Amino acid sequence: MRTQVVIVGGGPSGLLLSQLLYTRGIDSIVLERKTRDYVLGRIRAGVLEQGMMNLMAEAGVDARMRSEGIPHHGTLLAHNDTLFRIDFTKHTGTPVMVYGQTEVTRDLYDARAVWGGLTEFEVDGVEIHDFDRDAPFVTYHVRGGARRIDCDFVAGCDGFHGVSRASIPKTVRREYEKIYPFGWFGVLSETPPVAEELIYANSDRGFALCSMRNPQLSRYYIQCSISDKPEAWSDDTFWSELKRRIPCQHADQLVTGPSIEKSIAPLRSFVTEPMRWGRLFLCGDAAHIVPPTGAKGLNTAASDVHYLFEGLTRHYIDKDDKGLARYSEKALARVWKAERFSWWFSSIMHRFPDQSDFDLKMQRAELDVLRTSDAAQKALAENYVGLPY
Ligand code: RFL
Ligand code: PHB
Repeated sequence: MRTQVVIVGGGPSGLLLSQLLYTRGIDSIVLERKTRDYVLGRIRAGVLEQGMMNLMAEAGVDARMRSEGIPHHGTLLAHNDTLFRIDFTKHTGTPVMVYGQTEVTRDLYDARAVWGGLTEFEVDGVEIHDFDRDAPFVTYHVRGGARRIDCDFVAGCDGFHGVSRASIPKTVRREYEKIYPFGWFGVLSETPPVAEELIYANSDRGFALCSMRNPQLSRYYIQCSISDKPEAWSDDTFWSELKRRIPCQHADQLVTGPSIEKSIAPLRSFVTEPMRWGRLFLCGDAAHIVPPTGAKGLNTAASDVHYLFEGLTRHYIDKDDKGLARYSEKALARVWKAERFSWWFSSIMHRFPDQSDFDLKMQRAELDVLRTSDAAQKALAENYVGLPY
């Protein structure tokens, strides 16, 4: 088989890239390790930046997002019972969109089915060959048979545990990492959200986040120990802990119900450099991870896709390789700013095991500056709605 771009990974980065390439007549094949249902069953991101919304529109997959997504013009921040609001639209002119990653992925798979885009599901043993030369190819196994696809480029969109990043020689790869000493325990429940906007809460008992997917579906998180197991938390224990971490006016109004999904996510900041080696380009979680505070993961994957799409379009349509040559540099410049924001927002919102009284006072002062300073609120808003591409 032959195609122009092999895309390893059928998560949001890989699907969005493939869809955008299709709009310009550039061929691609997506290789996905899991089944479509498995990919669609993963509950992850919930907040889209304007840049991601624009890409969905450019890819022609924004209709449902426009009708079912919920624009959010601000967010609430709480420090114990002190609550204040950051107004995104006032400070930046731009809201964010609450629309789940599951829905984004479903829209992309549905659009793909219409034009007959090839996705190989349940592939195994993907290997990327000769990407430091002119004629790369990818081999894998599917349905018991060995396959080979020859191509011009490979997009490594296979997430943090994929094979693409590891294919870049260790001698040229530099990795930067910070692991946080806690996780987020997330619960999805068919209950109305506790507030119209998200609440990020720093409480003496640890962080909590009240988010949502739609008016009947809520997503809540609480900071937990990395060694916790979701099964060990009963629904009742979760709800009572959440109530103790959010301002009392919201705790009193919280509608509880059975959880329909429970999971624990570790928190990590991670970047690999460079994001390109020869004809292999890394996108999204394959190249970087942020802690979820600030909702930057999927959105940073989207900006990578934008830069790669731009580079590939210039290569195939304008016969100009400057975009591809600068891919890593351009993507990383934006990635590091999202890393900074997610790290900073995480550091002011969580309880850390070794936090001294001085550190606690600093957190309190940070939150007080945010509560009282228009300039500080503008800086948070600019980063939250997404820095320009
Ligand atoms: P994904 O989604 O991990 O998809 C990679 C795909 O590659 C497949 N794969 C392979 N396929 C073939 N061969 C191999 N060897 C393969 N190895 C892996 C995998 O099966 C998978 O289908 O990466 P991608 O596409 O780069 O997308 C990244 C996002 O999923 C991620 O950044 C976000 O979910 C992060 N994130 C959030 N981001 C936001 O922008 N806003 C949010 O509100 C937000 N909330 C979150 C989040 C992540 C969370 N968790 C669970 C880590 C909340 C949580 C709790
Ligand atoms: C979510 O709704 O899953 C979500 C929202 C905001 C975040 C992280 C996760 O910062």
